[in-house]
Amino acid sequence: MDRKEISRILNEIGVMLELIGESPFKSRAYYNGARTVELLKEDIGDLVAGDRLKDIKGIGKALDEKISELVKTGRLRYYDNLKNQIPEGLFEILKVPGLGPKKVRTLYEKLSITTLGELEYSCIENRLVDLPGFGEKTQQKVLEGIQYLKKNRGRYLYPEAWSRAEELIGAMEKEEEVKHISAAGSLRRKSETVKDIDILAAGYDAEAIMDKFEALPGIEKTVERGSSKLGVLLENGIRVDLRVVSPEQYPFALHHFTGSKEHNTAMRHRSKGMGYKINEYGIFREDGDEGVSCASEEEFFKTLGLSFIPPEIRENTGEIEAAEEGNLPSLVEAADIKGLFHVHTVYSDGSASIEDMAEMARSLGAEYIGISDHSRSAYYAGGLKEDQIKRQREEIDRLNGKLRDFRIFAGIESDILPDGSLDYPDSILEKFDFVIASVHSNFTMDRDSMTKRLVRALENPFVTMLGHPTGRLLLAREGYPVDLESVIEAAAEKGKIIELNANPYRLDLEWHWCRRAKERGVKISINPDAHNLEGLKDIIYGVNAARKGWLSKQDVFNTYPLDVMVDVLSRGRGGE
Ligand code: DGT
Ligand code: CA
Ligand code: ZN
Repeated sequence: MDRKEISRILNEIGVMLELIGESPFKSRAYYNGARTVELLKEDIGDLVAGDRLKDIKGIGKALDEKISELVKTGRLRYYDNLKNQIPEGLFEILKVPGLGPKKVRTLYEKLSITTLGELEYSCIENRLVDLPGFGEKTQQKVLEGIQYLKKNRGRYLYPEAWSRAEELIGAMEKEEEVKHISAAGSLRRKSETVKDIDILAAGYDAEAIMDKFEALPGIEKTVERGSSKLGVLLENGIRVDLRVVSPEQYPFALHHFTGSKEHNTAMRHRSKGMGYKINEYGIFREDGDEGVSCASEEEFFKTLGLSFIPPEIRENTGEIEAAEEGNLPSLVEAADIKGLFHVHTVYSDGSASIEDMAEMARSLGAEYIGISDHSRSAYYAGGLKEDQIKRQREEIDRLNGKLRDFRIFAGIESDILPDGSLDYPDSILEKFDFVIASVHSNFTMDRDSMTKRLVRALENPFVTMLGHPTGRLLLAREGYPVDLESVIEAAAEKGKIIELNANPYRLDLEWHWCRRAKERGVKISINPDAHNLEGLKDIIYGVNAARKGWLSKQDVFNTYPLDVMVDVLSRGRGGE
């Protein structure tokens, strides 16, 4: 059992202790323990084997015993017992934005609420307003939170679905019956979240292909099987729909099952105007049912007088018109990214050193990295005090002295305080190579105040870019209310960059708005917001989102090669 999993279990114990009304000190010990374990530098198995866990600050006797049991047996009786005492539904209620364990306990104790449905009903019946710690406003927020959860129920983050789809497709590609195979649906369009995995295969023996698919590892059960369609469930609950067509039908079926539905509808309409009928089987002349053969999706578009439309932008937001006029943008690619900004290290809440992050970035093909740990107000994330900023700078200078053809930029992710000012005085801010300004606290402001807060931050001459502009967390919480039109306008006026946070939970700025920023001439920086080495690879999800937002290489800030970036950052703050 690894660090992460143990940390998750300790955290959950903390939550459960709060739920059953144990003393707050007890749960805090578990939360702290979880954090300590997560940040451990040494292998936890070694620590347990050498009986050295208890020497670590923050791990007392009780925690030592529990962690040891987990490491040695892979289970924890204490955890299982707690879990058995608590109604299942309370864990779902905990996912409602704004409801922590303490409030959930109140709901359970005072109103006997144990399911999301009961909670929704109680809100509608106005029963939350008089509860201690609640009120009219909280009740309204809870209701909105439930609606948000319901809307997103049964959806998955892109990476979770994509990693499974890649494995399945990779395994099927080896089968000789399979002539072509590809992801389709929202997964191929690189949507931020997906309902299911759509896969399209081509071959002449559909039964054999479906038999082999059913036998792949990780497939829990078949829920539907027809002559050319198979529906299965994976062990993690995701549904996979496999469709099998003949190689001749493949280009048409690939287009059809990639969608989106809205794009397909517009394409059908357009074809009709040209005297064609299109569906998953082919392109047919309206008079006479004669088919037109196409060897590829490119040919399919060509036959209809269009240049190839990349799957990411098939959302019926003007792509067909642009393809007709030959005006499609050439979309940014992963290889265009030359450096990575927004990187955390052990100085704040990251788990790797500056040097290790730099080496990893370099191995991923970057020419530079922009280190930006948290600022002092973010005390919960180990925000940097002045002396730490100084020490970090010295370390970066030392590393830059020995690195060849690679550069570490020294930055900060400064909190934007409620009034829109930043976390340090100008005398400190001016020393950084770049400054990312982000909101991390006081989310519950009205739209107007929040907009003013962000605009004021963008007016600060030392700010290079705005970090995760809405604070949304996919499948977990909606962003704070803010007028993005005004924020983009302010960025355009002041020559500031806006971040597209590439963390697959965020993808913030959202892609529709990226497109808007591009129209206004605002550059987007695709940033990993990495807290560990693996996190640097999240950049690809940002590239996916940027492509959905029609961004080209020249719209993306961190496509500048190193020499240009040095120049741009030294000429003031990021603007041109
Ligand atoms: P999702 O699954 O909600 O993340 O989004 P999609 O786009 O993958 O939707 P899905 O799985 O229901 O269908 C996959 C594709 O199949 C869809 O993008 C277009 C095509 N398709 C499915 N149903 C229809 C339909 O009723 N009309 C049209 N024109 N196309 C459809
Ligand atoms: Ca789908
Ligand atoms: Zn942040």
